[in-house]
Amino acid sequence: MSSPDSTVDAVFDAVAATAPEIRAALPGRRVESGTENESGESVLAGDLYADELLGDAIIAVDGVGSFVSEERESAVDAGGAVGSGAGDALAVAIDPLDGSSNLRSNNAMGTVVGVYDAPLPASGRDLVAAGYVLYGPITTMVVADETGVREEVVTADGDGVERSVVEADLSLPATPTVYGFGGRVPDWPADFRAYARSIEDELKLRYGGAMVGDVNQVLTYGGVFAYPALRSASEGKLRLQFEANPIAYIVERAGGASSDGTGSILDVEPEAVHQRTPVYVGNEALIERLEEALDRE
Ligand code: AFP
Repeated sequence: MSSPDSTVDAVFDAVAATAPEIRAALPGRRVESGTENESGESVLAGDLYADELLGDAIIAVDGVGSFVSEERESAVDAGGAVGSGAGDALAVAIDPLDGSSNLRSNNAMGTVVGVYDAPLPASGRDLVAAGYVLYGPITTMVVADETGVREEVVTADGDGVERSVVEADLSLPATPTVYGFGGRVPDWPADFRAYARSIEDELKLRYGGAMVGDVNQVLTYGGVFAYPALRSASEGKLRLQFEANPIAYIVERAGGASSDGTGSILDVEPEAVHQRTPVYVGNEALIERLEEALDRE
């Protein structure tokens, strides 16, 4: 069995290797597939294609023992007992095409990856690495692990896929500039709406409807991203295993903070593969203000 570090490297090699192929396939896969995923959301042909390509590539990595995806009902056995002990395998959770509703409008979207050293569903504290691919004007990949956070540009030519590190120590700017809040304003609870009003007076709105694109704005310019608890859905919209945990891990390793409204997302108790959680990530001071705002009776 390969070492955890080499398995993590191999997982992100596999993710990067599929990125150009997924990007090239998007123009022809903007249509509904006619199916729904475990979260009851309609699935585009692009979601299924990305899930198939990434699933095959990740499951084939030596050292990966289990795989889950937003588009699949339950974990796929990839061979090997998952755990943190010597010789144990790792578990990988992905959102294969986060923000796929942006496909029709030709806006940013991406892939989110969490690598855990515990069986899924797992705590965010069991993450050993996390990352995301962002399909924007260029294709980039952000990878966080115990050494820190780096940003890479992913390109493909006749000789294959190239990963170029463009920022070896990605950290949240100290001065926040942008914010992005999901959901509809009337569906925001009063305490979050009051917080949002204060942020709107201070920062610039940057909300694109794909978490990876909006979080990338926060990592680049400083600020806060939230998909809050809603009056109609107290757990919000985003999924813990393959959206919230990986993004929280990345933002916290980049010097920011995360919260589910009461404390770090990484401490949210895992109960089910597709469970949802409210998501607040960004500069520490803004997350502290958020938790104070939600704590008021
Ligand atoms: P899709 O993958 O269905 O486009 O949803 C994207 C997402 O899960 C996340 O990336 C966004 O932050 C959030 O949903 C956007 O949700 P709204 O469409 O309700 O703003």
